[in-house]
Amino acid sequence: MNKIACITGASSGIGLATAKALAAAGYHLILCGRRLERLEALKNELPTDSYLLTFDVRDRNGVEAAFQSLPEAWQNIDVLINNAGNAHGMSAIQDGDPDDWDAMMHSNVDGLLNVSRLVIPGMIQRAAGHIVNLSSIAGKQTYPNGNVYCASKAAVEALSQGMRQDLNVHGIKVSNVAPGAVNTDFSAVRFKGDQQKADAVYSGYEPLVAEDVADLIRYIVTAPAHVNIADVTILPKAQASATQILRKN
Ligand code: 8X3
Repeated sequence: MNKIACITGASSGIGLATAKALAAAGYHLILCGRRLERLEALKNELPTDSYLLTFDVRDRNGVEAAFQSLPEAWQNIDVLINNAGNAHGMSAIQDGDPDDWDAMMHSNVDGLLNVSRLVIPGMIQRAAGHIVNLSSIAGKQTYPNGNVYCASKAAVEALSQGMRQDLNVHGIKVSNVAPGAVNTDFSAVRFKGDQQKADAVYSGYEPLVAEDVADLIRYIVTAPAHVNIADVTILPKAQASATQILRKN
């Protein structure tokens, strides 16, 4: 029987690439996102069955209603990819916009919890499952003006460790994936559509693409049953740390 993987933030970037990689590996997919048209377009492209759930991870009641609406055939989730999340703004702490802070903490931290709490009980019941949390190099090292985004990802790092400790006894694997610079619409969202600023983040070197991270996630979830890839940092070759990227121009 095909395994079921549930991916949040599946309508773009790393989530979308992961959906394609896991479908190619034979997984049936629950695709979660806010934009139904995008999810429908993705569903039509995939070689395996998928089921669409539209919600905003920040909306605890909405998330709950969405998961409660899952037909029985889709309820046994084998793999949860907590991918939804974003950066909003980049400025010194004293200049930060509290609405941006809320958006990051509510999606990157609360959102991960809102979804996980609905999937974990079934995994515990079946004594099996795998949760992959998308963190960031920013969760391991801060950088100037990254403050709250870095804090939200540091929280993801702590939650990955804590979940692994609590769920290990239930036969559930927890993996943490911390990408560096990946050329997606991440920076366009962070800089609120300022494409020039967004492009500058990825210029002068070869950044990762979403497919590079998806390929890693595919390996993590298809590794032999006794293997848990606990924590991986994935960087472009040109990147040495959160603050150090070798640019040719
Ligand atoms: C994305 C990587 O370095 O732009 O999480 O924060 S970084």
